Amino acid sequence: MTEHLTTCTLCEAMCGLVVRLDGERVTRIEGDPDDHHSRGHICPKATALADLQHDPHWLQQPMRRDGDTWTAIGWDAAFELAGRRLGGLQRRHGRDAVGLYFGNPTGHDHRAVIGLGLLQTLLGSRHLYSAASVDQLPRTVTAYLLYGNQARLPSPDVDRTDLFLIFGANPVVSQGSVMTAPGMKRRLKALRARGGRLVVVDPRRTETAALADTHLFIRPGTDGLLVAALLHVVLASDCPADLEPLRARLTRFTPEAVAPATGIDPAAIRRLADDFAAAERAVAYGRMGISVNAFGTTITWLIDALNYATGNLDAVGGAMFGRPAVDLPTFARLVGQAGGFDAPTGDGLPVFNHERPVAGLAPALESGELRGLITHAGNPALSLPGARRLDRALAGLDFFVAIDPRINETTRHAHLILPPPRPLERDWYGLVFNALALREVARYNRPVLPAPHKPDSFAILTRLARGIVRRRGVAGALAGPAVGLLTRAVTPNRIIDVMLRTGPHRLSLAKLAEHPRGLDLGERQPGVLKTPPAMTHPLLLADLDRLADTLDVAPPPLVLIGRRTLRSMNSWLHDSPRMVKGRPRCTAQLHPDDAAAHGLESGDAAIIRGDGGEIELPVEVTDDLMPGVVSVPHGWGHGRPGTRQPVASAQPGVSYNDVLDGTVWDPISGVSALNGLPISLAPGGRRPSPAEPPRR
Ligand SMILES: Nc1nc2c(c(=O)[nH]1)N[C@H]1C(S)=C(S)[C@@H](COP(=O)(O)OP(=O)(O)OC[C@H]3O[C@@H](n4cnc5c(=O)[nH]c(N)nc54)[C@H](O)[C@@H]3O)O[C@H]1N2
Ligand SMILES: Nc1nc2c(c(=O)[nH]1)N[C@H]1C(S)=C(S)[C@@H](COP(=O)(O)OP(=O)(O)OC[C@H]3O[C@@H](n4cnc5c(=O)[nH]c(N)nc54)[C@H](O)[C@@H]3O)O[C@H]1N2
Ligand code: SF4
Ligand SMILES: [Mo]
Repeated sequence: MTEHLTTCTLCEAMCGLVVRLDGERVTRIEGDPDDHHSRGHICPKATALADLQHDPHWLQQPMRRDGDTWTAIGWDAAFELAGRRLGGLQRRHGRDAVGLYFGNPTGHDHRAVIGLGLLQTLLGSRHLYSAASVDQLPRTVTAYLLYGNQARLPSPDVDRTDLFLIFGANPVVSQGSVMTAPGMKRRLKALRARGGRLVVVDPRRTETAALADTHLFIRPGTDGLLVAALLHVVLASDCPADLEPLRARLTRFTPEAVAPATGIDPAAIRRLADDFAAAERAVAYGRMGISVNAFGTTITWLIDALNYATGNLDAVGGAMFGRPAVDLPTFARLVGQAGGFDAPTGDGLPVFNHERPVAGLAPALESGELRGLITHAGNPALSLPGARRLDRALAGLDFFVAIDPRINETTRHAHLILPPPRPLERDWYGLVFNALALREVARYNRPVLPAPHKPDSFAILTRLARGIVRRRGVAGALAGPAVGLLTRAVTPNRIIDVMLRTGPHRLSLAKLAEHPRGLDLGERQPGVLKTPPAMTHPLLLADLDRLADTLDVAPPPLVLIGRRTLRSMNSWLHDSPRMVKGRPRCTAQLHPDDAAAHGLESGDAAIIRGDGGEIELPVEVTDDLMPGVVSVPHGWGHGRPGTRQPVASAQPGVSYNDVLDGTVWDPISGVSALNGLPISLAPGGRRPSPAEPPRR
């Protein structure tokens, strides 16, 4: 029996774990009470790491598909095949004929982050996509516009604030996002115990809202109006000179004017604005509920502006910036990822940081512009809006390589799957999430169960890149060996080591390896911004006209919003028995008035129809939802044929993203709108029709 300290890599919180092994068998996973960062906290997902370690369906070798038949092949043969087919496509049809999509788990694997940068450069294709454009893209675009670097991300100083104002986030369940702070429930209780206040704005009375002093129900998609009204009140009494252009543009957004659209009483808006301005330390924060929205960037900016206007940006107890051991903004600048807009796509979608929004992916596949695809740690067939259309389009690819452990809804369309090592088989540096920790930390762990016979993510990505380059033509064939030398000399850990040594805390990887609990580098400090933020960026100011146009629009009678549950991780933990036990969680929650109006009761089946198609699922009637709003979790829909996830397929649920058509987006960032889109509701009970989305 041995005991190993490590870090959970499943979400942003980075909880410290004690993993017990009997030989190579994981017998127990617990929170580490002596971990200075997480202090013993874990969530139910941590134990899934044991299931993943012993899951017979986590592929151990590359798999090649011929029709419906999968065959295991060797790594050399796999890279040879991928290079020949994808390199051939680029040789014949140009670099842009092969695209790349990477998904959420990428950010939890430093070797993959660095390997992808290289693959992206060598691939040289404009068809680069990621889950950012269904997630935090408005946050990074706003950081670029205001602070000059997309990696300069503010997080709420939860532990030192007096008033925490949350828009559209549920950190008690999600464990926090763009704020790495395990044990949010404890932190929120501590905030209230020290006399502070928690205010949550959400169309659902969430697990986080249940802990709040004040919960305001808001009509989905209207937070821009609410924050504009809060700023209207705040700036009317005290306006910093550089916010004058903003104040002048906010005259239309009075609390009274936004009340009908938001559904929030004007007196409550004025009270909240006054409280926020009066608090010694206050911080406003928003996540998915305000991000994946047609106004995602403008709302994110207004939230930052509210913090700034009240002296709470880059200040203790407000929205603070980190000084991480590997300085992420510097790293981003060095690798050409500090942000910036390229010319928009033919569809008018913005292209930020060389990346196209996923709203353009289905059209690019359908038009034949994209003939080859590489996915890394992504499940677009469930996770992206317009999922049915994407699912069909993926089936038409000439050659598709998925770097993924499983045969799932997306990778069943691949011609070749290259599996990464399992989480406990890798070393890990928290490149992204160390930088977002509310207290400065640096964590590095060696593998709990080394797997020297398996290529790591960096090796997979760079060998794939090399194979493609070599097969692309004469120049590529000549460059191939040089790329090989480069990737052997410049390894991810060497890069991180140099960044650590030259970073603000002068550390090294060897030093961190001696401290499996990581190092506590102290509290975040104010005054990180060296130049004043561009708080009244013209692109953002101009968007207030579009926002004002929504003041008098009648809201749709019924809209759909998303929900996260404790034992899910987007679409990919449902094959772990521990994660799916208990009653089904893929349900439609709705208000009693809406249930009655549609003749529905708890337990009935309902059909939800939107522009992308329809789904049928059980109803839960609850007054946790505001009237006119239906809440459904995403990441389900495991009933598609041809996958190898027996546990998930036994309790498949249905896919939220089958309801959406993926054609509504924020014009500034290109992020897709996922919440607040109109739906209709009907009693189910019959077999749902195939409900093919309209062809465009
Ligand atoms: N309607 C709706 N849609 C949403 C959201 C929502 O709130 N509502 N949320 C969005 C958000 S925030 C996100 S981040 C996206 C996520 O969307 P994606 O990132 O596209 O998909 P995931 O569901 O996270 O699936 C992860 C995939 O990575 C594989 N995988 C797991 N671990 C590893 C690994 O270590 N290496 C590799 N190579 N592969 C691995 C899994 O098998 C799976 O195929 O979904 C988005 N979609
Ligand atoms: N257990 C679990 N944890 C996770 C994940 C998971 O799938 N499961 N996913 C991880 C990922 S990839 C991410 S990005 C984070 C996301 O982290 P969070 O953003 O904290 O999580 P969500 O549950 O998506 O919270 C969004 C909230 O917005 C509300 N909402 C919807 N529309 C609106 C609106 O228009 N206005 C307002 N004000 N609120 C609205 C929803 O009711 C919901 O409560 O969670 C991460 N953690
Ligand atoms: S909150 Fe849960 S999933 Fe996230 S790091 Fe901690 S144990 Fe892992
Ligand atoms: Mo996400």
